[in-house]
Amino acid sequence: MLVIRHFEEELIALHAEGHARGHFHVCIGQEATAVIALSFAGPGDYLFTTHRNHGHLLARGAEPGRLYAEIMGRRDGYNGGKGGTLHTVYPAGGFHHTSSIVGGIIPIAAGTAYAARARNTGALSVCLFGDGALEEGAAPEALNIASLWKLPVLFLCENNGKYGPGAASGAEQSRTMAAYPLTDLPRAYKIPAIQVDGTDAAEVFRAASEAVAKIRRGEGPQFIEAQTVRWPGNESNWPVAPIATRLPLAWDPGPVPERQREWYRSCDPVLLFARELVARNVASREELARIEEEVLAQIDEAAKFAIASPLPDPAEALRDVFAPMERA
Ligand SMILES: Cc1ncc(C[n+]2csc(CCOP(=O)(O)OP(=O)(O)O)c2C)c(N)n1
Ligand SMILES: [Mg+2]
Repeated sequence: MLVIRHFEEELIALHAEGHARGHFHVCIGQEATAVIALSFAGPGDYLFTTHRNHGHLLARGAEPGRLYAEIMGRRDGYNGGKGGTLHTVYPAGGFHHTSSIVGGIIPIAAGTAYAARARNTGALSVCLFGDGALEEGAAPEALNIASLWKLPVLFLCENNGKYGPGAASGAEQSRTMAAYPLTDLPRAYKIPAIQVDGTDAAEVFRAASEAVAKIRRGEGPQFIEAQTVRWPGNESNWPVAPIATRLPLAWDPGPVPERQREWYRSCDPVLLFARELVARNVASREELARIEEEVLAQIDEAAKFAIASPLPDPAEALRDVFAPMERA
């Protein structure tokens, strides 16, 4: 979770310094969902993510340096710099394809689940998508067929309350859907669905472990809505960090500007988890501080690696863009 947080904050800085161009999305505030839920995926499972994907790939072990390189359009990126932030892949971690078309991966996740069942591989699909994706027609179509055919797929909706300013929680902000709460939609298709607090690592752990066990037992698709509160740095079109996160803020959020302080006090999954680890004597503040120092050094190195990585050779502009046609 710390790797993701510091990766995203450093990315905002890299962008401000001109190293990264174009629009990008950060998943600050959603770290607990990605890290915990994806820990239940196995090596052969198919994972799908969205325009807000950096944390999902990092949670599966993607190298921060190569991910920065991809976002910055450099040769050492996972797509050779040709995919960028919106089309990252990390096949070794289960991400073979990323679509920035909102809702675009939902039917694809149902399709890979169908293929895995037809081939009897035992693989399941995990489909991560935002609350906004449920508005797309592809979503109910995929839910319907996944339910009818009992496909092995976990639908994991990250409800970050993108729409509608001012409301207190992700759930209250999602009012562009007539189906409300959002879990009404999968339930209408007879898919078991639960809501969890996506900032609470323990709650996500329980929900994801149970859902994945049910899918692996052949009980068909499961749906989890993980609710988080929108990070105040996402208020404008481009992310702006109100403060650089450091774990001591978990015990004293005083340094955070007053307007954003409440989020860091009560809605930040990273700081909440740090506080819990110390309260339960799992780790001391000093141990956590050491881990944070290591992570900051790792991110610093990753940024330097990406900045030093060359741009792709123009002569290779068309390579890897079109799949070769196999003719019988
Ligand atoms: C089909 C389609 N329509 C519109 C867009 C433009 N768009 C990009 S992100 C976004 C909001 C998506 O909301 P949500 O799925 O909740 O994800 P969040 O950004 O909140 O994580 C929209 C409408 C798009 N990429 N694809
Ligand atoms: Mg959203």
